[in-house]
Amino acid sequence: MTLHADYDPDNIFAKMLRGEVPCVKVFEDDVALAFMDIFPQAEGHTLVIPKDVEARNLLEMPKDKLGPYMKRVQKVTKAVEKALKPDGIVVTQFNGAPAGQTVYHLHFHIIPRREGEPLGR
Ligand code: DGP
Repeated sequence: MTLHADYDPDNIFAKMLRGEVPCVKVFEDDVALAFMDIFPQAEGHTLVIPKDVEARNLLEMPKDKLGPYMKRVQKVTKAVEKALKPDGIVVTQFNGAPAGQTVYHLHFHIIPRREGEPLGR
């Protein structure tokens, strides 16, 4: 997989957006969907994905959609802080397989962290 390739409409997150694959939703509006990561790196590990856009990664996200999407990333991060009261929160995303990306629809990870807890990737 390279950084830029055709968007695959059958990626697992696109299927979630179409309601073809279940997920545990924690937030949804017309811009973004947030749900629990199936392989959590910590309790409360949440993913936020943009709707109505075929962006495999951050580099492919249209500028006009980026602002509204990042507002949702911040909103969900604040909700995670309020709900779980962690000591820190990792907000991150990966672009391309060598960077660790495995699902090719843009997503941000929101990972609560506790003092003394070992960091994952
Ligand atoms: P990344 O490596 O950044 O592409 O992360 C993809 C994340 O997606 C990874 O943490 C696991 C999660 N994931 C993969 N398949 C599913 C799924 O079917 N359901 C849910 N909820 N999460 C998934």
